Amino acid sequence: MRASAIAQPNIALIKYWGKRDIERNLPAVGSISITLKDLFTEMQLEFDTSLDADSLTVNGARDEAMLPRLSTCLDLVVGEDRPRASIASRCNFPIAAGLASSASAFAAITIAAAEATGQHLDTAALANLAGRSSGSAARSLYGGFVELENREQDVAVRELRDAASWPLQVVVAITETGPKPIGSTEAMEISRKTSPFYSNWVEKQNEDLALARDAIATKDFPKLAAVAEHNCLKMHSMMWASRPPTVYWNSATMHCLQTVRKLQRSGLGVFFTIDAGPQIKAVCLPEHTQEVRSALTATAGVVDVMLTGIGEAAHCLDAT
Ligand code: 2P0
Repeated sequence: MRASAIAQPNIALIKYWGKRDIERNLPAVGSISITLKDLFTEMQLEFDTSLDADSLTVNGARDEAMLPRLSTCLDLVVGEDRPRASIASRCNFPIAAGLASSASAFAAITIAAAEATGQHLDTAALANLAGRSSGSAARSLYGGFVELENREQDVAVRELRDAASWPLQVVVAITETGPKPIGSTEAMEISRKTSPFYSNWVEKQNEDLALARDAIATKDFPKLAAVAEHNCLKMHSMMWASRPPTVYWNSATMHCLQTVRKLQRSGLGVFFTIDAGPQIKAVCLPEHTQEVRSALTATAGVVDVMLTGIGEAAHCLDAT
């Protein structure tokens, strides 16, 4: 009863923010993302009837913070009367810092738990299970450009375009490696309950999804850039206007945004997106990647820069 699985984080170009059903963790809006290639979380999982409690190590060190959510995820996949598990996670990027570490973690653990217990579930079922633990994790079950669509009782996730057919690059400018001040789950609820912009956000999401879907189908970079930046800034405006306000940005986030604007003015194919953290993700045309990377590396307050392409779906590595 052991298995390991690997998943890559994904970044949303059209964002998920807000829930329509908290109990089942169903999102209020659809979303479109790209699955990354070179950032990963690998989960090794072993169920053992001799254990008294679940345990977790992250990159070799014991970790209590994430354990309760992972245990709940195992209960969902295997059932609450399951044997206890030891979980070893390996991750090559900062955790809980707005780089979608929960998406890759829950995608990987869901696959590992199903495989370790001999449940050979299809991707749609795995995506729905992973999404119960973390809404964005459902998207990491697929590679390339991915759309998550709301259905009546669940979500439907599909690949819109594979990575090879439009090999955009992503430069991630890290401006802070510590954990974010407030988790997305809590911040989403504050937005839903208090932001005067929340209902408009939900109402207009289908328009942004349609534009992005079309831009991806036709490989129209300027069109994708315009709608992705608009959707990102709209999400953050909604958070800024909530009570209490949620502000994930720092001064370096703003400096990076100005760098991207300057690159755009000089004719480079690049746009930014920002998630629940202070990092900037600059999506760029392959031929402009090095210039974007150099400019962001030289931007005030940037502590590290990672470069990644668009990657494949999460998958099982081995199971016995
Ligand atoms: C996204 N984010 O679409 C958006 C953009 C952050 C900003 O999905 O409550 O960690 O666990 O379902 O999946 C982060 O949300 O939230 C997220 P839960 P999750 O990527």
